[in-house]
Amino acid sequence: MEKTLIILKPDCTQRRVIGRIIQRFEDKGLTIAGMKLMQISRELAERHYAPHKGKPFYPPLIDYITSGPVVVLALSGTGVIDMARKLMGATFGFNAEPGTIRGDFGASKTYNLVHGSDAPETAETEIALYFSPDELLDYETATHSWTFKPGES
Ligand code: 3AN
Repeated sequence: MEKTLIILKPDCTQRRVIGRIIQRFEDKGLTIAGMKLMQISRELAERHYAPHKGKPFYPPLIDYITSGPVVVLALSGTGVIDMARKLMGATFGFNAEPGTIRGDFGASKTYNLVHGSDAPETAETEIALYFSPDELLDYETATHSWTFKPGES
């Protein structure tokens, strides 16, 4: 089953909106395969954001993501990577569409509330950074077959 890594960044925790944002992913029908509250170390942040090293926003991005507790989630579902990114909205809150997480909760460039993997290869690498295999569960919720029609293309 396709999986994606979601991080509810330190502003989510500080603004006490973790529950409301997880609700959006649950409402869509995406399944929580793994979830934990943690503080990201600088070493882990640098590994995660290695592709952005050298960009002007890289040092403040590392400071931000390591600045307080975060909730990391592995979500599963058919098409979950694209669906989660659509739910998140455009990168910066001030131009994200209303109805999206960033559009409804965010107004900042730096404090953009959520991270979501952007492709299957990055999802696999990122999930392995945050979860060991025994922290990920494969299961189907009771509503699954009424959310995803079997055999639908
Ligand atoms: P997205 O999260 O929408 O995939 P990316 O991959 O372009 O965005 O950038 C990764 C992260 O880097 C963003 N989520 C955001 O936190 C941060 N970022 C990107 N561009 C900027 C910028 N110009 N100023 C501040 N932070 C930025």
